[in-house]
Amino acid sequence: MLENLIGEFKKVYGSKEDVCSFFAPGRVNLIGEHIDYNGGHVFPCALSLGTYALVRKRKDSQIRVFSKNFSEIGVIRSDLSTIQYEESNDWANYPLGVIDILQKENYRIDHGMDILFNGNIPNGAGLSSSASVELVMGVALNNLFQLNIDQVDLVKYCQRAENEFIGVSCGIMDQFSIGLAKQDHAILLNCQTLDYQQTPIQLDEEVLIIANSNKRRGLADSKYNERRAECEQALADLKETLDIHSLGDLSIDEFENNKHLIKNTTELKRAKHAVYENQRTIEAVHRLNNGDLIGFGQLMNESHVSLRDDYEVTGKELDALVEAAWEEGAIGARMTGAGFGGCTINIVKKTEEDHFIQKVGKRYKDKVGLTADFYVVEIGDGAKQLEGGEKVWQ
Ligand code: NG1
Ligand code: MG
Repeated sequence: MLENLIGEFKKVYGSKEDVCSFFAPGRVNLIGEHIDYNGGHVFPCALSLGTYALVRKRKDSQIRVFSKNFSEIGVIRSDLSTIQYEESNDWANYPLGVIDILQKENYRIDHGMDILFNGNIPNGAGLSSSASVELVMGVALNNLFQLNIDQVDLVKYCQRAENEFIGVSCGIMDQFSIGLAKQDHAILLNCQTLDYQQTPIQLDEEVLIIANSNKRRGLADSKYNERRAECEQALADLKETLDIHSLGDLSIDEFENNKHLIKNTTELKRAKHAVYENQRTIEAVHRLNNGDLIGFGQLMNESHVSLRDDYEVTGKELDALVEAAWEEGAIGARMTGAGFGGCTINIVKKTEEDHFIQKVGKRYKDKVGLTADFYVVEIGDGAKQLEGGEKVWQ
């Protein structure tokens, strides 16, 4: 892919001298859903799918960005001194947002840049193509301008770019998992303290399959904010009596003994999901560390049920896709991401891979009339500069 990209860079910007290459993966969350913003634990891993960026410093302060994925939009122009969010900049607001935040933090970015992006993460499917673009830009800036930003701080700046520049109030999970990922590992992340643990995932006889429901996540934004507000209200009710910071602070016993404090029954269900999902995630990783993949899969299934019945973020498409996976013998299957559409994540026996994809696809099509896409994915590495730069790929 990079070989082609260098050629593409030359086509767009006239020459390929001094260009450097960077990569950031997409991510999928294995378990721990709708809990990052509730101060609990998530367990995401990076994919080998991701975003490549080729970047070259310019002599002036202009910034030019081009994405092969959105080539019809052409080159988008900005300048270090005048970056601002503009509707017409479309996808380019993501990398521009990262440059803007770092400048506001007084990092010295003293040259403009020619930038070319290309990614192979399916868009809008909940695999974090946006955080991937942010992190690949962040790592490129950190390296090219020798900013010496610690990777965890870089992750936080990228999250701020999404929060403040783009205006999406996402939690820290996406940027963190992309920034800190390690090949063949998932990260157990405490979203409150940012303590994390790299956990090896050994799938010798199994594969990870992502299924895209191809149901657009139309309601995701408004319902996402609604769920956040419901959890905040439940927390406020509990805080009148308990000394806690977030729902993630509660054990299951503490929750069960105090749940009567939550006045509204809907908010009670949302809080129940958050507390149980947090504990489920910790237990799931414990099982994995003990080599109990079947037990891990069972908790993935329970996670889906909780997201369906208590958090109510699944919808008939994701439910049908997950139920089909259960019926076809998945070791574990659940929706992943915000919900209301997007993808499911499945652990399946390697020998069953083709059969699974065919059978689940058919069941799904028969039930909801949509065609699902399947990706057998590898657990990839975190955001990084690609060694050797142009010399390797020219
Ligand atoms: P997705 O739908 O994968 O982008 C969203 C949030 C996460 C997390 C999950 C639910 C954004 C950008 N990301 O993920 O932070 O809260 O939902 O677990 O909104
Ligand atoms: Mg996103």
